[in-house]
Amino acid sequence: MNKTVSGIKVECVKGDISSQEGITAVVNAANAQLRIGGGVAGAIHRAAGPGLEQESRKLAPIRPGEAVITGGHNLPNKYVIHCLGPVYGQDKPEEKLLAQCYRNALQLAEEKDVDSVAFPAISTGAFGYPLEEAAEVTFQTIKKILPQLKKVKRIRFVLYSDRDYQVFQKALERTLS
Ligand code: AR6
Repeated sequence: MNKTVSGIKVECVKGDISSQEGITAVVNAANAQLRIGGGVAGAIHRAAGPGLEQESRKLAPIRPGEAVITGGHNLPNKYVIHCLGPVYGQDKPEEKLLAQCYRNALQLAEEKDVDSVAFPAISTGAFGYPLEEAAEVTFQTIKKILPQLKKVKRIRFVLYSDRDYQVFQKALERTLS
């Protein structure tokens, strides 16, 4: 299911962020040290190989809301954009920090001439951000940014479970109508 707004295709798919063929940059739900972790970060680092951590650790630490970009190493993607989402109930205001992740990631993509970006549901795993709230913030933010994008033509959200997919899909339809 997808929507096209301002000439940019926005879609939700169910899948694994570390196997997104045909996408130029994938986004990592990183930790501050940009090291291998669990969830998305574990999957991305495992698929990318040790070269990714060697490159990313030099850019650490990063703050909540911040994003940095590295090569994709053994991933099928040219770049990895590493975002540190807010820990829910701790890094405040969560909403603003989560929005900054999406904004900063897309800004880096634009700077590197990236045409397609795939995001996981940042902060909704180990960092505890409630899924519905995160989905709302995510698409409200995307909606505001879309008219400003010049290079990015495709934004994909990769959700890991059926429930995550349903919630994000509904928020996409509701927000980008
Ligand atoms: N592909 C797509 N989505 C996934 C995958 C995958 N392979 N694996 C998990 N998810 P999380 P966070 C979903 O915890 O909340 C790490 O340990 C998952 O179900 O990866 O930002 C880091 O090192 C959830 O919906 O990211 C950090 O310390 C979403 O992706 C910390 O966790 C995000 O879950 C970051 O926590």
